[in-house]
Amino acid sequence: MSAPHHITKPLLHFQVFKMSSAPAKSPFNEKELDELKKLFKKHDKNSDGRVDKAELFTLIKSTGEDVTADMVAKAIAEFDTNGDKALDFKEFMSLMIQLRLMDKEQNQS
Ligand SMILES: [Ca+2]
Ligand SMILES: [Ca+2]
Repeated sequence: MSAPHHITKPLLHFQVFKMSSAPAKSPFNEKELDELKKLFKKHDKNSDGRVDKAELFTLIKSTGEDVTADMVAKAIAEFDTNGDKALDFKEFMSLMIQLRLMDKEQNQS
């Protein structure tokens, strides 16, 4: 029981951004991806293909995550690559991938 646990290098997080134009290696399987698409559509209330701050807030809440409006604002600031103050599906996926990676790290410790 003394084998060292595999440690995820922090570098991995940045690769998500670097590879954003190529099909990024997603930690989600097809079914999960499909559910994320549905989730995105469901919470995109005005159907403009993007989730704004309020839409993203209810979306993340619905996944059972404990978020604050402040965290959502920060997430949008970080993942909104085209500067429209909302996340399109691609930007949204970057956020979800990041959340999944963070989740994994927390569960491992
Ligand atoms: Ca919208
Ligand atoms: Ca955007």
